[in-house]
Amino acid sequence: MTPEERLERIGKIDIYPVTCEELSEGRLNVQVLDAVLAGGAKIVQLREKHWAKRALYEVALVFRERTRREDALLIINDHVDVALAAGADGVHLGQGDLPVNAARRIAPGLIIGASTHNLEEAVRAEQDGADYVNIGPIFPTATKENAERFLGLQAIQEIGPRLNIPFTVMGGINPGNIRQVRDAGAHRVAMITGITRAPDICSRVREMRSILSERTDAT
Ligand code: 3NM
Repeated sequence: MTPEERLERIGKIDIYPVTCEELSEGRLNVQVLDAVLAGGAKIVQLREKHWAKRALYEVALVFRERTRREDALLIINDHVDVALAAGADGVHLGQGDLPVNAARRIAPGLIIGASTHNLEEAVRAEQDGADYVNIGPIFPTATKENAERFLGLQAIQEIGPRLNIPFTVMGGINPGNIRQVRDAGAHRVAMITGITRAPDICSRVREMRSILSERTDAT
């Protein structure tokens, strides 16, 4: 993908489901995937921090086939090599992973997203060539290790306008607070348990996509 195509594809997403099989109430990642695609998600991130790379790669191939069929983006968490090998659209990098500019040298055509936790990190990721940044955690979350501190909704208003690339937000977002997130100016919302723990994942995705589409100040 060219930089313009990457920006266009990322610009159009709304709900951004991220997997975690052990927090999926006994369902497999591919079952979660099918449900989020049926709900209309246009992007999904395969994130399994503790899986062997081989297992991740094999599931990534299944994700690739199904996301391609539905014209949804596939992003792999942390591993540039797995993203490239599986033909994914992109990779999402944490602060402890390869720097964005190093990943870009290896993978010039991938969408590269970066997790950021303050304005400085977000601006640096953009300068380093990220296609999008995630800002978080917005609310308290038990999903991520060492995420005791949370930024609050004001981070969306502080950091969002300083960026020239799309941003996603994450951390503790669920149907009860997603309106507040939208009203603070975030239109691309990443979630693990707000989706993976839903009794009916497909309906949950539809519900939250519909809430985001009610936004009044589309950007
Ligand atoms: N990264 P849930 S917050 C994996 O802010 C992760 O960078 C975050 O899980 C960040 O939607 C987070 O269940 C956990 O709160 C998100």
